[in-house]
Amino acid sequence: MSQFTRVLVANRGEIALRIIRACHEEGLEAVAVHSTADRGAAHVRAADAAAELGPPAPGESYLDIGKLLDAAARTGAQAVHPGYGFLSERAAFAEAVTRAGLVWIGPPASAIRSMGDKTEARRRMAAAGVPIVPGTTAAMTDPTSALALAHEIGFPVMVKAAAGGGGKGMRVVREPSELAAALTTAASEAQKAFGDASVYLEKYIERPRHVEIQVLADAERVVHLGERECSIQRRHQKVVEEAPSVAVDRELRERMGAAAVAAAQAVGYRGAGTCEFLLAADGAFYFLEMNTRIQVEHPVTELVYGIDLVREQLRIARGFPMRVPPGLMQPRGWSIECRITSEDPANGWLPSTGRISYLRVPSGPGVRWDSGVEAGDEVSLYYDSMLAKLIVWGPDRPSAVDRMQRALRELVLTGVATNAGFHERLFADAEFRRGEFDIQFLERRPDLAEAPVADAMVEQLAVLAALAEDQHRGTRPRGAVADAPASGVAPWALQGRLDVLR
Ligand code: MV4
Repeated sequence: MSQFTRVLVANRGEIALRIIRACHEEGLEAVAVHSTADRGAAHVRAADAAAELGPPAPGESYLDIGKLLDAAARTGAQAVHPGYGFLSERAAFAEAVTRAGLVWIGPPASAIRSMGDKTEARRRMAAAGVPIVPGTTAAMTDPTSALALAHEIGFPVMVKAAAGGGGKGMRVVREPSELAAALTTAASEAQKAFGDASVYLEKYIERPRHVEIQVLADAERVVHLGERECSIQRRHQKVVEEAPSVAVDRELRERMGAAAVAAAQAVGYRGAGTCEFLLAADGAFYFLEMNTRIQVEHPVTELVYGIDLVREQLRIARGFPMRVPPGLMQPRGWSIECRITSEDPANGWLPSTGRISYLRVPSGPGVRWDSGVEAGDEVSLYYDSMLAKLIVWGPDRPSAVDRMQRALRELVLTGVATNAGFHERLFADAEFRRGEFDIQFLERRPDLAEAPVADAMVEQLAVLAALAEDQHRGTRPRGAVADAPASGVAPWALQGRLDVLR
């Protein structure tokens, strides 16, 4: 049994706060780390102790292994939780933590390493009977043999980086004549991004869904907790996730779940992990990669399975059995998550910066808000643009979709541009509401990024402009908006908006 009472949370923002809360519920103390930019952040104030790492740049703070180990030593932490991003999938960090005599709250470094090399992962998965996309299981060497293999696989094919993941160093090849050029560009992109130019080939799957399976493994068992539907993404960044998926029935869930469990067993997995699959239109599914960390979208699984995944990570690291009932589990109801980011869809999704001037957090039945930011916080370009996750639960998908619309209407976040308006348009969209989408949905729907200026809003703005001008001239005293031209808006509401504008 690896006993510990104090956990270093090697992360920031919402996931750091999420882990600190789980520590407290497990009766553990939590130590926060922070850059100078995050001194007053919510995750720092929620912790029992805190250690400053260094300047805002992640390389000098959250990505500095030496500084993190030093912080653990200084604060008496005996275990390290990496969260997601940053160092969470660095086998070398897991090893350094263990070598320092601390407990690593995550899978063995060997499992991280096996899944990090995509061709090794494909070989191991194939050997374990996990379906992989047809293609090669070793890196390509010369263009001539690559062309022969591509003909065997059948066009279109995809060139992928062996050290890749997340879409870098990836090329679709529709014609034999395009293959040589694609190999060259993918290899040079891979060399730049990962320091490894190795590439391999896969059959290109057209218009699939992205469906992933949550797994949990303790010393005794490996179980799956069903799927998350993650097809609503933009440039490999997920925007909305849900559990379960409209495309997965009980029978498919059990087959995909069994494949994910076999994948985890094949690499000696422990803790929480996720197997990503492509689900083709014909119902065939293919293992893509395994994420060896807790993921951003883990809450939707928690809400339909009634299991706290972060608390289970802590229990497993302590050597306790996971609190998951034996036998088959079924998801209950429906959960959806919106990533609220400081990106401006109307401005090419550029990240926006500034101080959050006002924040009204949605709440009420079936609503969860996981965030690390508060009113008054500065949003910079140093860190990820995700400000919060708005998560809802409902008894079925239509109820969850309606509840998300209600929650989005409650949300007010000013001072930085956000993608909240985009989410409102998405949740009103007929195709989305019918569950008819694949990974290319958002590419086909650029209209959802543009805010239509409603006629009613134009009228209200005209009335407000006139009133502002009137008051500025001093011809009408403040509070006399009752005399305003009929606009369909209550006078007190108009005065309120006017006051906010001033
Ligand atoms: C694919 C694919 C189609 N066919 N592989 C993108 C990131 C990396 N994890 C794997 N990716 C893909 N691999 C074959 N053989 C399409 C994608 C893909 C994708 C996958 C999941 C979620 C979003 C995606 C967006 C574009 C492409």
